[in-house]
Amino acid sequence: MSTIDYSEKIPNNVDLANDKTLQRALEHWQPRFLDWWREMGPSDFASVDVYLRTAVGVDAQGWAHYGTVKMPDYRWGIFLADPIADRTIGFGDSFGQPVWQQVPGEFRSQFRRLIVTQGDTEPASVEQQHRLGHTCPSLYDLRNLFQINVEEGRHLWAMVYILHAYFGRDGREEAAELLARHSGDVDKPRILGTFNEPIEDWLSFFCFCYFTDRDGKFQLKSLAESSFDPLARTCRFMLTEEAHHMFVGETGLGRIVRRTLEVMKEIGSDDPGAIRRRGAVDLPLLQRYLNFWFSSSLDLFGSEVSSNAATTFANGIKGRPDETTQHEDHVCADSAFEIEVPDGKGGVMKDTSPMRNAMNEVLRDAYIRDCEIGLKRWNMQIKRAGHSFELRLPSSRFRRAIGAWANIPTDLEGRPIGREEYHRRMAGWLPSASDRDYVKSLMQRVVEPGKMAAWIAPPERGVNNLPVDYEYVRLN
Ligand code: BYC
Ligand code: FE
Ligand code: FE
Repeated sequence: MSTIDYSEKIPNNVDLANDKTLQRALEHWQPRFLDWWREMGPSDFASVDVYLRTAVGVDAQGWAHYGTVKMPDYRWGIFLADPIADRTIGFGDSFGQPVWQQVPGEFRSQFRRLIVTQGDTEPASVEQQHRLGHTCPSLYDLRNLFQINVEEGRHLWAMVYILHAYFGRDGREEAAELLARHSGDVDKPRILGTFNEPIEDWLSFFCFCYFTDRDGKFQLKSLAESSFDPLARTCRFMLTEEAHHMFVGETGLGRIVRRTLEVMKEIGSDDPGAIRRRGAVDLPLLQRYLNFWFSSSLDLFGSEVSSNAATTFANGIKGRPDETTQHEDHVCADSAFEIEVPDGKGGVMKDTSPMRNAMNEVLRDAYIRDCEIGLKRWNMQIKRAGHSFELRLPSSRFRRAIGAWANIPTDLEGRPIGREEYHRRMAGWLPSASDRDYVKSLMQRVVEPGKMAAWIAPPERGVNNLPVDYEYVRLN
């Protein structure tokens, strides 16, 4: 089961050749996907050779196979992790029963909604990053961008396969719609807020990989617990690819911090103006970008208290990350979860919710803890360099657009404040127009092998044991 048949038009490990109807439907969608890629993907780089990782199998040996490819020739396909024998339902009302190989009719629309929402984010991110290649800080980074783009394209394939194979005509229509909505489009935007935010510079890109791909990790881990086994297996394989995206985010931001510290040492100052004159990213500027992308990504978990979340948990549709190893009570029928909500008088109060309804918040809490790890590492770098500045995650109440804190003005610590004060102080909390202009001015492309833009330090090592100065992208 773990080998992927690359002689097929659509590489797959799901025995597609033996289901002619499904094969035909997917072969009909394939040219539309390629048209979308040519139009909305990294289109100006269609003819360049890129050193990319392609899966040739889903096991430890097979999933990381490297070679030089032109992106439109990347072999997007359908790869599911191997089945787990006798797998049983891990949570909810049907705990302990055998998992499902088909979607139970009564849960069809709930499944469809989650799969479409997940699928929508994948091409959205490619669209958001459409033009970034032109301003790459190095060939190494350019290659990483393209690796992420082709893999997000494959994640779209993963969801489209599920829609086509298990949702009949509705599924085919949804698969077409996944190529019809576009990031930031006024008439047909992508479903979730963050995926309509422009990513026009590499600082935003690294923040997106750090914060937003990490939401992907948590959502995919939750869907990997699903009782609908084909969905669980698809998500399990997607997670192996996802790890690289977060790596790019964490190391990208870490390299920016390192470069800034070098500049601070050279000039003997932490004055943002002086740092900017040397073409680096001052730490308060970085903090404002972190504030923006973190708060936006927090909304991707949905409302603190959600009847959707309760239903999908009860029905065994969407679990919690690492359900088996991280939790003892897998049914959560009568436990409660404490949440903090606005008290309606300008303050904060504690409230309790049935545990099942609070699953979005349980997930968001775990996500926030995971986000802290990188900040600890960067703060260690800063401290070791002898500075007292600390990067921090804002409160999860800050600048929310979804849930109990939506449109409640708070400061970075999550203290409710007046609307007027909120707008006045926002300039210090989020990237200002002049911050963005400055960052934009840094985005000059660097394409000499091994060379880096002045605002970012080189990576510690290259890709797949190759040197940092390897020509990861051959531009002509
Ligand atoms: N923006 O009951 P609620 C990734 C909607 S990232 C706009 O609280 P629920 C990736 C919500 O849809 C991972 N709308 O929500 C990363 C609902 O609308 P309807 C993506 C939002 O259902 C980087 C209404 O508000 N994975 O893979 O409990 C690069 C009420 O909400 C937002 C998934 O999303 C928002 N931020 O939870 C590439 C997993 N948030 O239906 C890829 C699948 C909520 O009433 N999705 N709404 O019109 C889900 O699990 C759930 O749909 C959500 C929402 C967690 C998103
Ligand atoms: Fe993805
Ligand atoms: Fe990703």
